[in-house]
Amino acid sequence: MDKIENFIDGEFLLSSSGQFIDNINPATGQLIGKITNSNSQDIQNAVNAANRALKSWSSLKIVERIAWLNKIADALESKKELIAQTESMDTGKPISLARRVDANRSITNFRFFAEFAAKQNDMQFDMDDAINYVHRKPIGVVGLITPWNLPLYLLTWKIAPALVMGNTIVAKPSELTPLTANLFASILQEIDFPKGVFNIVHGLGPSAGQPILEHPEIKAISFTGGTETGRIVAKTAAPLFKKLSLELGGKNATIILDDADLPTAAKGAAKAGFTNSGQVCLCGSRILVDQSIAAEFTDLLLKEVNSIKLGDPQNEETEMGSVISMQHLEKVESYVELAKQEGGSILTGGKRASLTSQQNADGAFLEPTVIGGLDINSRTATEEIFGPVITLHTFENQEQAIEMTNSTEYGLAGSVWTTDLERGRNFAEKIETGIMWVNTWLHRDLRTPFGGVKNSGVGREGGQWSLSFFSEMTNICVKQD
Ligand code: TXE
Repeated sequence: MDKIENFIDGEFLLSSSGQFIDNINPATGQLIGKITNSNSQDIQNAVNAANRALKSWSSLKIVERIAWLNKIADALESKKELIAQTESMDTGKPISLARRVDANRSITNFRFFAEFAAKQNDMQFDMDDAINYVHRKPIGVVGLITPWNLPLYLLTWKIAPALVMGNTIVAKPSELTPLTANLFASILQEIDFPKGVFNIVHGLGPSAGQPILEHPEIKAISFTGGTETGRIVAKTAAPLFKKLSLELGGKNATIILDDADLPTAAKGAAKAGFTNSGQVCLCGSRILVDQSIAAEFTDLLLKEVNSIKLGDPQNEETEMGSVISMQHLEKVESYVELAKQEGGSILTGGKRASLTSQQNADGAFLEPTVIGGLDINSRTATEEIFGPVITLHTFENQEQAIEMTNSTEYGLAGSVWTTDLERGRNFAEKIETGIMWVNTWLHRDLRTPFGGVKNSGVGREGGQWSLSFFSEMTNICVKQD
């Protein structure tokens, strides 16, 4: 049985707690490892290592740190298939998705920030009698806390800009999905990455995450996860004046206007709803459709949803795997029950999937589910389910569609489907979210700002926003003779 150890000062070691958490493959229900559950002493050890490494790492020239990012990307590239297989086993996501999205993007995150950082110039503001030079300095030791839905993808999205700006890191991956972070640490060891610059502490939120938030020498926290946990992060870190980036939950809408190309929109809506079993914070879990085209669109949508190949994540053909855990499956199922109580009707799905493959008999699989007939303000339509369940609603006109889209505490993302691109763009401007897509979904340019409004988060990641978050800007004003 594999033991997942912390990675501190370039070495793998168990927590002094002596406690372990079971690591389960959610597609099989099998125990695949034991994770060390860290405590505040482990976090202290990791902070000490990160502090010791800070001087030499932050003194490197930026081109030297960029070279390290490229070296890490090369090393990840050489282990791409292993990363995908490991991520699929840990999360229950299809191997094809793990290759296309998780493994690819983890590599791209390093390549992108290497290239992007190389193009940055220091800002300068000239006065009649002085010149202001703006510098970005490292913050110091930073804390990265990440969730289970896109484990290595989201962790590397934070690691790459934090490293390139000269910081050292204490990271805590989700206790549900520690394997690729562990693999990443072993890759760093193989390439002789400087010790102590990157450290991992594994474990539960309250025992291993909370001490990161509370530690006075960790100067910034970048967190991706649930909105409720985000509140705890903000409440703990704010009085210590830490820099905070919070990427939280969503209840995103997919809006189908009356002039949409319906087959394309139905494909897009199904993809937005069920990618990664609906466990992407950007997933479109509410579909709003103009009532004049609702019947035709619903038929097309249900055909798309019913054609999704649900099955063994190891099978190359599989398009949708399990959800993250049996406990999460039960939570998602409770929303299907709630929907029925709230007057909704199950248009397709709603049941546990019975797979023919023997090894998946105890897996956490739910059929992709579409629910109609619910009020837009019902609990099912307003609370984040984070599973393969979407609700379908109709609207009478565009104004009502905007009102319905905005009638949620969240504001992360959304997509609108129309053949009139200008109409789509105008519509998108009226939506209270961080990102809107017109006739597409999850189409990402890593230079753009990424993040939520309302209860979906604070701050932006991506391109210059990530570089700014992971640095302190200072101004030096030099008086000219
Ligand atoms: O997230 P958590 P979970 C949403 C989604 C999901 C819900 C809960 O709705 O159902 O969040 O998922 C660490 N101090 N999203 O339980 O609990 C925790 O160990 C410090 C949306 O995974 O927020 C993990 O590493 N850290 C999201 C990380 O926080 C703490 C993706 C996230 O865990 C902590 C995933 C504490 N007190 C879930 N408590 C998105 N927007 O992408 C927990 N953690």
